[in-house]
Amino acid sequence: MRFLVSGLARWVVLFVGFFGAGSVYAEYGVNFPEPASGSAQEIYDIHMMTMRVSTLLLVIVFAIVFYSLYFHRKSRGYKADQKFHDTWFGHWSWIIVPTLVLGVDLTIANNANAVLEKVWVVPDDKELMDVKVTGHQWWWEFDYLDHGVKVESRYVPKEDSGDLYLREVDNRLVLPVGTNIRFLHTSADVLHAFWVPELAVKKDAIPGYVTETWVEITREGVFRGQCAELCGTWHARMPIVVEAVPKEQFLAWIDERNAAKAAAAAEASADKTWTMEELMAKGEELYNTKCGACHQVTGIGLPPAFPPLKGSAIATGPIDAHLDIVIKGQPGTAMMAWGGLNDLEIAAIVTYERNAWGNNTGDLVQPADVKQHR
Ligand code: HEC
Ligand SMILES: [Cu+2]
Repeated sequence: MRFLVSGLARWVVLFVGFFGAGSVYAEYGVNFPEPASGSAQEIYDIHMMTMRVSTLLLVIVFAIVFYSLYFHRKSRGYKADQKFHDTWFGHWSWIIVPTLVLGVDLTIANNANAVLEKVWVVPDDKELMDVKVTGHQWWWEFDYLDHGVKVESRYVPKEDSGDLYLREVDNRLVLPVGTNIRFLHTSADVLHAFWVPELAVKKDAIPGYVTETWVEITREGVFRGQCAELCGTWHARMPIVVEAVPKEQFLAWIDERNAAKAAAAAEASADKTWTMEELMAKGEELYNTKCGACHQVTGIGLPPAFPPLKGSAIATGPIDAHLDIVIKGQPGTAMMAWGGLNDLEIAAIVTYERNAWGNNTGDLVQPADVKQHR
C-alpha cells in the first residue's frame, strides 16, 4: 500500500510538472507554437487531427486491455472463451477493424499530401515578394530583392540579451502580413537551415544552390527560430527573429533603411580625412560585430581554423596586402570578401586591426585609400 501511494504521488508530481508548467512557461508549452501562416495552420490542424485519432484509439485499446486484465483474471476463476473465433464478429473483426484504421490513415495521408503540395509549390497568381536568405558562419543575411535593402542579422551577446540569450538578434527579419513572400535560400559557406516554427517550413541552405519556400504570414507578432543544421562552432549563435508587421509599417521600415543607407554612403564618400580616434572607434564596433566571431574581439583568433590578427604578418605588414584580403577574401576558406562594405567601413576596420591589441603600426587608412585600392 505504501508503495502504491508513493507511486501515485510520483505520477501526480510528474503530471503537474509536465502539463502544469505550460502555464508558467507559455513559450515552452507542450504543443506546437500557435501557427502564423496559412500552411503552418494546415500542418497544425493535421497534427491535431492525428493526435485526436491516436488518442481515441489509445483510449479504446487500453480500456479493453484493462477491462480484460481486471475482470478476466485467473484468480477470479475466469475461464478463457475458446469459441470467440466461431462468432461472426470473431471472424470478421480482424478485417473490419484494420480496414477502418487504414481508412483513417488514408484520410490523414491525403490531407498531408495536399498540404505538402501547397507548401512546395510557390503560388504565381498573386503578388510575390522575394527575400534572399543567405546563411553565413554564423549569421544571417536577408536581401529584400524587390526593395534594394540588405540586412545582416546577428545574435545578441549574453550581457545584452536578458532572458532571450540566443533567441534575440540585432537586426530582425521584418516582413509584411498578408503578402506572399518567397524565400530564396542559399549559403555562403557550409550547410545551414532556415527554420521559424510559427511559419512551419524548414529549408536547408546549400552553398552553390538556390532553393525556395514561400509563406503568407497571417498575423502580426515576433516569431523566433534558429539555424537548424549543425554548421560549426557557433551554430547556436544563429537565431532568426521574424517581426511581422502591417504592410504600411513594413514599407515605412524599408524607407527608413534606404535613408540610413544613403546617409552612410554620403558620409563614406565625402572626401573627409578622419582622425585616428574616429576611425578606431568606428573600426572597433564594426570589427567586433563582423569579424569577432572568427578572429575574436581580442584579436587572438581560434587557431588553426581562424588565424590571429594580433601580431599577424598581414595586419602589421604592407597595407595593400591587408586591404586585399579584406576586400577580396580568401577563396576556399571561411574568410569571405568584405568588399560590399563601404570605403569608410573598410578604412575603419583596417585601421583598427593595424593598431589594436598591440599591433601599434600607427597606420591611418583613409576612405580615399580604400577607394583607390579597389
Ligand atoms: C567566418 C570566419 C571569418 C570571419 C567572420 C572573418 N574572417 Fe578573416 N579570416 C578567416 C580565415 C579562415 C582566414 C585565413 C584565410 C587563409 O587561410 O588565408 C582569415 C584571414 C584574415 C586575415 C589575414 C590574417 C593573416 O595573418 O593571415 C585578415 C587581415 C582578416 N582575415 C581580416 C578579417 C576582417 C577585417 C574581417 C571582418 C570584416 C574578417 N576577417 C572576418 C575567417 C574569418
Ligand atoms: Cu547555421
